[in-house]
Amino acid sequence: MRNLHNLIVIVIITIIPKSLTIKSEFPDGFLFGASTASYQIEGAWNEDGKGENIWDKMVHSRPELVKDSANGDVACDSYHKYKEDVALAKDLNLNFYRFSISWTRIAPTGEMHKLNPKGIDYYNRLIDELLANNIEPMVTMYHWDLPQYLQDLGGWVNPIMVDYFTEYAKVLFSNFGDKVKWWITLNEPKETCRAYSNHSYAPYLNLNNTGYYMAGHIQLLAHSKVYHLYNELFRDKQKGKISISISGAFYMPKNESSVDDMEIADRANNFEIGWFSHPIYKGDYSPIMRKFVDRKSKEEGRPWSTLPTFTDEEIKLLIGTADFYALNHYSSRLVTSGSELDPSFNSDAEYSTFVDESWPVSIAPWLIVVPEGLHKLLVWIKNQYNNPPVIITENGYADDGRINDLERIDYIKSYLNSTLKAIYQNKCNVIGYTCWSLIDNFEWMDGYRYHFGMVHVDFNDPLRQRVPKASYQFYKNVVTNGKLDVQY
Ligand code: GBH
Repeated sequence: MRNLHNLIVIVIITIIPKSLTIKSEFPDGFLFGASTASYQIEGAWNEDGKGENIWDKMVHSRPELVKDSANGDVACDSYHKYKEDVALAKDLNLNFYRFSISWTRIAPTGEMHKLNPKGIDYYNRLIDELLANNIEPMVTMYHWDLPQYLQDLGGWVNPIMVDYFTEYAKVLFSNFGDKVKWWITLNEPKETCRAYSNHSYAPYLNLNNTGYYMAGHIQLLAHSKVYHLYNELFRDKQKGKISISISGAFYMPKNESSVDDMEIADRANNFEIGWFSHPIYKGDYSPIMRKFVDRKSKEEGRPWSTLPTFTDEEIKLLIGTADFYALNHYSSRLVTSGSELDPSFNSDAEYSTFVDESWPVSIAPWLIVVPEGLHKLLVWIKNQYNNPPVIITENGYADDGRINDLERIDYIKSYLNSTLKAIYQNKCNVIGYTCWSLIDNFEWMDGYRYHFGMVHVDFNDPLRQRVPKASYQFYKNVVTNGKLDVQY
């Protein structure tokens, strides 16, 4: 009887598929955080000496561009209520809080010879409050709110931005670097490029592919210069880590057994995640991107490629400029041949996207739930870039703002589960996870229609009351216990 019992146990264990034996504990020292960004939460758009940025300018001069003509003038009023935000982060037991600095609070025009002491003081108070509560600040230097003056000079398509950004970073390192050990130079540079190319965000320009790739090129150079500045003047003393938050969907072949589709998916990933990763991890743009954009530019009869070229010196300076891989990821797509939105970067890359009908769609049409996409993306990053330490610096779900946000719980649970699979099945070196977002906030062109917060914010209440949702309690349990309770 006993032998039979043992035999049955052994048989059961051996027939359990691999995916069911994943450990539900995160590795020791795994970091949990939550993220926000200055324009999306702070409000106080013209207080205490803050200057005008491209979002202030756009929402005030062209209110019709944003859903419901919403704006970030008040947003969550975190400029005044930051202590409440920190208290929420503390109660969640977060290891770190990722927030961004509003450049025009530090210097109203973006030029560093005219600093605004009250703005610097605000971030010192926020950082001190975090540290007093044992929460590490992770600071994004730039989350899309460029000083309007610098935009008037051309913004990210003017190479002079490399120097302006470096001077700004120097002020941040000098003022906060003794207390901040985690830095993100730029948030989602690809999205900033879209803001120049196809009327997607402020500054709401339509410079097509030339503006698109140019803005990326200059952001890469700016990032690398800031990294070297830190090495030269600050690293020895401050001992922090620097990266750049790279965003992207993961692209999978529409037909898994089609060699063509597999090649197309790899190309799509090289155009998306690879655009900013390849120069930093391998040097220069990926050969596949170079080839396709050059060829398309030629076909169009252009005298030069829309994808700019790095000098040998610039390539050298770019390699190795990330101390960890910072990944913002929300969704995935299937790809096959064809092209969309001609002329566009998609048409350069020659792929078209599809979704699987079985994938759940959130209230935001682009945010389709594909947890296995994160698993595969983490493996792709491991294989492409030699298994760097990865912190997921954004991941989250959009809904209508309900308190009982069960879909958000499902989403976070499944994406965390994919993270565990990548760690234990594939030995991916994932060291942290950040939920977007701590609190509901201004969702850019979508105004306040889509909610990403684990905490509800009442935008009709002058006090902007914060109420934790169900997902808050869920995430608190995960963070506190360092494990995910999922059924295997
Ligand atoms: C992040 O961007 C941002 O960093 C953060 O500020 C933002 O609040 C958060 O995500 C949630 O959106 O399929 O053509 O409609 C995510 C940026 C937004 C990029 C939606 C892709 C869809 C383009 N993503 N966008 S489309």
